[in-house]
Amino acid sequence: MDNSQITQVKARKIFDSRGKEAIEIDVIASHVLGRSSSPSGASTGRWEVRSYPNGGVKEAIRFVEDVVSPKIVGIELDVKQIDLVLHEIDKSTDFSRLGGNTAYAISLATAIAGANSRGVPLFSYLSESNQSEVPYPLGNVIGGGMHARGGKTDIQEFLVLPTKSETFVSAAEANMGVHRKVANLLEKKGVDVSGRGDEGAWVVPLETEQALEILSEACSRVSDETGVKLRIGLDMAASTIWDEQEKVYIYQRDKRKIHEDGQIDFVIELANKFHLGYIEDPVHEESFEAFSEITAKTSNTLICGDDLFTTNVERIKRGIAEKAGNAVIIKPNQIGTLTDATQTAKISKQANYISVVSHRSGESCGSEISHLAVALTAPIIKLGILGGERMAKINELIRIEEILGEEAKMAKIGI
Ligand code: 2PG
Ligand code: MG
Repeated sequence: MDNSQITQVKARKIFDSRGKEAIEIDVIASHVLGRSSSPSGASTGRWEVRSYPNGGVKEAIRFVEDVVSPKIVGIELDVKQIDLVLHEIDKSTDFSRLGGNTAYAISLATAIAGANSRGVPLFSYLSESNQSEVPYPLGNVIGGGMHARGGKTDIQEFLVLPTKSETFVSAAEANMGVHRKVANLLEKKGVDVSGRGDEGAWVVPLETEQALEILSEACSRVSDETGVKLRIGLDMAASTIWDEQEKVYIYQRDKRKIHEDGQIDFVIELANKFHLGYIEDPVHEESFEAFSEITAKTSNTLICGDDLFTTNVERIKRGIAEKAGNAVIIKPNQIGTLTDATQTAKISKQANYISVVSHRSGESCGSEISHLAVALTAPIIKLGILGGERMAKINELIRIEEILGEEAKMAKIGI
C-alpha cells in the first residue's frame, strides 16, 4: 500500500476536553509523522470494547512501548495491516490488554502518517470511492443526562439536524443560529440557563416537552431566516435512565417512571407531536425488539442505534436482520480500529442504514472524524455545538468542502 516503513512509535499522556487523561500516539515513518489521540465517552455502551486496560493510560503507554512498538516498527504504513497486528497482539475480543482508545489512536496515527507520506488529505487517503459527499452536521442544542450537572433535562441531547442546505457551511451556521436562538427564547421566558454541558449544549432545568417546544420554535424561526430545512432530534441515551431492577425508565425531572411498553408509546408520541427527524437510543441497549417496534411505527424519522450497536459488526448485523433502527452511530473507539469501524459502516450502508459518524462527549482537538465521515460517505456527522474541540471538526469540514470545490455535494439523508 505504501513504501514508508514505521520507524518509531511514541505514546504519551495528554488530556481530553473534560480534563481527563487520554493517550496520544505518534507514528513516525522515516520522514513523516502521524499524531493522534482518542476521545472518551461518558454514557458508554455495555458492548463497547474497553477504553483502556486495567491501570488506565499509564498501563496503555507501557504496553505500547514494551509490546506494540517492537511489533509494528518495520511494518509498512498500511492501516489494515497495522489493525490486524493490533488484534493479534491484544488477543482479547474487547481490547482489554491494549484498550480500544489506544488501538484507535494507533490506527488513526498510522492513517495520518500514510496520508502525510503521500501528501494527500486524510479523507482521500481513507476513501475507497471517488464520491465527494459532505455530511450534514447533527448539533446538540440542549443537553442533560450524563453530560451535565445541576438543573438539567432528563434526556441527554436535544438535537438539530439540517436536512436540506446548499452547503455544509450554511448548515453549520444554521445549527449555531438555533443554539443562539434557544438561549434568547429561554431568557425571554425567564428560564435559568445553568451553563453549557460537555458538548456545548445549554443546560436547563426543563421538562422533556418544554425543551422540545423551545427547540421547535427556535428551529422554525432559523429555518425561515436562513432557508435551511431543519428537523429536531433526540439522543435519549435510554440505557442511562433504565433501571434494570425495577424494569422502568426513570425521568426525574418529568417525575415519571415508564415501563418498556410505555416508553415505546412515549417515543412515538414525541415523534409525532414534534415531527422528530432523528431519535437515538430511544430504548435501552439490549432491547432490539423495542427498537424494531419503534422503527416500524414511525416514518420519516431516523431511528439510530448507538449503545445498541456500539459500532460492532455482529450487533449491526443482528439489527439489520431484526429491522431494528434505520441509522447507526459510527464511533471508531467503540470498536477499536479504523478497519473495524469501516466494516460496520459498509455493512450498514449496504442495508440502507444511514451512518452517523460521531464524536464523543470527551474529545480531543483533532478533526479526523470529519475526514472519516467524508471517506465513508456518511450522510450525517454528530459534532456537538460549541467549544474548541467541537469547532475544530466543524471548521475542518468547511475546509474539506473548499478542497472538494465544485465536486462537493451535500449528502442525502432520506427524510
Ligand atoms: C452519545 C455520545 C456523544 P458519549 O451518547 O452519543 O454525544 O456521548 O460520548 O458520552 O457516549
Ligand atoms: Mg448516543
